[in-house]
Amino acid sequence: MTTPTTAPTRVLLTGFQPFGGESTNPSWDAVRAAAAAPLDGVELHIAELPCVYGGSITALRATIAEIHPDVVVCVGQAGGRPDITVERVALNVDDARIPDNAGAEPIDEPIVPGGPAAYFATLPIKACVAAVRAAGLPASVSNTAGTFVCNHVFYGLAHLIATELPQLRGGFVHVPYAPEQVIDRAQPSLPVAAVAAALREIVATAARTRTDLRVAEGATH
Ligand code: PCA
Repeated sequence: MTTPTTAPTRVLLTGFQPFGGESTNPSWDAVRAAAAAPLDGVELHIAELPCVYGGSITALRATIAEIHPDVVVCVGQAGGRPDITVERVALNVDDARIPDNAGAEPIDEPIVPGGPAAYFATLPIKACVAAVRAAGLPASVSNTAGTFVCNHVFYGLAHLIATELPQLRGGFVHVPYAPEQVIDRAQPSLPVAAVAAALREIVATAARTRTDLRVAEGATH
């Protein structure tokens, strides 16, 4: 007799190229480290996205078309944040504080003209935060992914899910600087290995959980 098996959940985990004059991006370093060992019940795929408006969504869409994931978790660096933040909402606006890696600096431009003002993540964001905390690492829900390329990709992903791929679930996670990025600045940081462990918790939780926890995570930011 054979033991019944369930197919693993196919998860695409993405990180970003370095940007803003940095030589590394802890999002991609942590994504690579997170994929270094197998994860129960998950078939994990990873990809690095360019830090450019437009091209980042094109690259993400091409990777999704190739891999056909069940779940997509995009990850980016949020320098200055002290903890792992699981994003709740993507806004339909590009407003660049610094140029992207192709020199583009859009101001108040819609990502999808005529699209909804915002989309919510379709991942169990509070269960993901709880799982990271249970692993002994700091995490919280964030109510803004900013208006740079991370929010842009998150909105592009959410729009793809809303308009073309309703079975797909997806969201976005911001991570702090790595310690080596802040040795001469008074900024919070987390080691890449800790961020990778947190991402593994988030991937495993997103893969197996569809109903989110009903716990308060409201904030004034
Ligand atoms: N962080 C940027 C874009 C790429 C990244 O890693 C952001 O927060 O928008």
